[in-house]
Amino acid sequence: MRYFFLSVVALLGLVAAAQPPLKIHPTPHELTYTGAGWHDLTAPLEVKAEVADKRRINKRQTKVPLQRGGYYLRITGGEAFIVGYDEEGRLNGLETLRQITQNGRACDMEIRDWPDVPFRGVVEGFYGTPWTHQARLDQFEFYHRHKLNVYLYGPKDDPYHSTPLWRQPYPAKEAAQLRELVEKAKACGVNFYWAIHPGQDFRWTEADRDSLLWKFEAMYDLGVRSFAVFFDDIWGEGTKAENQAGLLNYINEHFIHQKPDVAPLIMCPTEYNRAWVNEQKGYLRTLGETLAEDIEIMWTGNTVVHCIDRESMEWVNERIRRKAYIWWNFPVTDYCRDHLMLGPAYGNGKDIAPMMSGFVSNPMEHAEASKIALYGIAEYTWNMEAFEPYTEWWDALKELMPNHTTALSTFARYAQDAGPNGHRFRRDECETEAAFFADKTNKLTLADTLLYTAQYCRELRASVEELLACDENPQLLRELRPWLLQARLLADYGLTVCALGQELTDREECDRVDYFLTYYQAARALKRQMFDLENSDVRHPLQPGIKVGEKWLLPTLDATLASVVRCYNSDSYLDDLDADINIRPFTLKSDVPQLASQPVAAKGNNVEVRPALEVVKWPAGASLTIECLNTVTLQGLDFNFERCGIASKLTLEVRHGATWQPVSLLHYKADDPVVHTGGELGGMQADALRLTNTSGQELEIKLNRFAFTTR
Ligand code: 14T
Repeated sequence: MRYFFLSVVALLGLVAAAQPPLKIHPTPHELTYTGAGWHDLTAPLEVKAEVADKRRINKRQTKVPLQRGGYYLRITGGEAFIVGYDEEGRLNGLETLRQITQNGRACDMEIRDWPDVPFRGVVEGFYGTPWTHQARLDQFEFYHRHKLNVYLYGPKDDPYHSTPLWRQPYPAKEAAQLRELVEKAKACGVNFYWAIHPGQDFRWTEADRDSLLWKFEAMYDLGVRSFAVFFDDIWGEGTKAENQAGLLNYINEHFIHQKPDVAPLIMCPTEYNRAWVNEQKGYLRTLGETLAEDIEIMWTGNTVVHCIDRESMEWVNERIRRKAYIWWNFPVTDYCRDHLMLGPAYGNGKDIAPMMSGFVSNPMEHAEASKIALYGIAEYTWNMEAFEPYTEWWDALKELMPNHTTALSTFARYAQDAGPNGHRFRRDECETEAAFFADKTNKLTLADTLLYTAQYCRELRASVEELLACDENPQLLRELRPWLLQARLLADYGLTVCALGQELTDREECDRVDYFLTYYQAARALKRQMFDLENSDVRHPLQPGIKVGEKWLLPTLDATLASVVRCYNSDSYLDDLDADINIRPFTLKSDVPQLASQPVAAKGNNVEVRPALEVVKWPAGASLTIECLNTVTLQGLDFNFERCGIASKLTLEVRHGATWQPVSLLHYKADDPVVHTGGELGGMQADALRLTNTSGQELEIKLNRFAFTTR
């Protein structure tokens, strides 16, 4: 009897395996199975796909949802019947049918489906290297498969989109490519919006107004049928609401409405997020009142980079007197270019679909890797209630790398967060592991921590090796490569830290010394390699580096190493080892007691000693020395100790090799405490810099600033 049950269960399992559950992305709103089950398609389905006649929806068409992009799909036997509410709906229905039948099977069913948000897609609106032509063509196919219907072209670093060349036509090659993009987008059911960003040098004159219209006409001739004007990230003249509204209304009337086939105009306001709104100025309310009602207004949320919720939608909609068109600054990384954002698209409210007119995501400059987030965004905007960020995330990874999904997911879990950043937008990293480690009730001993950590690092290491060696999705691997190499070093560092710790926990005192030092040196060497890799591939001076696991794994490993080393050091007959082995390009040393542990931060070419709040007593003859890990070429140096005339009491010297060379110090003005150097500093090579109190007396200073730049 028991045997019988087991075989039935096994049989059912087999059937289930042979017939994977149907997954349609994005998830349809209403799906009913009407037949007996799945069957192989011996011949292609006979497909009839039509668009509803909106004046008189006929009897066969009554089940079509009356919404933009909506469709009705029915499969019965060898036939499929699709009615789209409009052409877009018909295309959406055909895509659903393609997904259902892609494995050569079919099943009788009925689907009623429509998008929650009418306009969904992408705004290529980031700073940095714009996507390549090829990448864009490929994106449109992806959008088609995910029922995304909008692509806004607005790369900040295209000079013909923004200052200085927005008034000029595209050169022949770029023009031809744009024409091709427009065509491809159309074939994929994607509205190609071409955006202009004229605000930085726009003059409110007829001449500039006509330049803008002329450029739109030129773009129309290239096939563009959807237009946008961006007034973001500008200052001065261009930011006035009345003028912006006047210009846009004019364009709306004399261009958009004049053409029979042009989509409603979209604008991005200057105050595009709540943190930047000056209520007194009334910028948004002026737009809301003055701007023609068919012009869409974009909005990024409570801050530049922020998730969207009901309250924030209510706030903006009331002011702009229409439904905001959401510009979500995720997964864009132009403010944290040393990171990747490969995590799920979680965080937005699931009850706000009726409050927005559109939702577009600003992606990373890594086009292929951005698809991970876009996959989730496609689901979110189509069917908010069904949206499960982690499920969608997994499915996205599977679509990108069907044969290496697990490896990719392991790596991606360490490459999701933005790191500390000006926008204060953070994401999870390995949320379950991090929570487990943080939960003190688990009472993890050092041995437990080492065991778990080693396991995570082995897993990460193995995944990285698998990805580096695989030949699936080469484009994705090209984009990820610097971070994969960094993750490999990170995993090795972790394994070394664990080995180091095990030396201490596993062994008897007498034989632990040899290997401990070996592993300690290896850990240092790995840190050094991580540092070198970061500095070998600097894509932006303000956000140099290649960071993975920076939020949880790396700090955890550093803390483990520190506690292991402290434990080792506590055996007094052994050497005292540094518990902090991070490599710092610049280190501060000082015999001024209050300055001795002041941190120095290097950001790009800028090196700055962290300001100190209290008054510093600087003994006669004492110095502040900054040592450089590698020789640098100096560019400029200045400091502000809040003391006028202090230049003559201090001596600055620069060391290269063995010799110290003095550099002159000057004030700009007698009543200005800022001190700068003489012109001889620019171009000097330096291994160290030293500032000494040569006044013969103790000085009292305030360290407001001490900074220098390198070339
Ligand atoms: F138009 C906007 F909605 C917008 O977000 N503009 C930019 C965008 O191009 C960029 O990709 C994004 C993320 O960095 O943020 C906006 O750019 C900024 C934001 C700032 F807070 C540029 C400078 C800032 F100080």
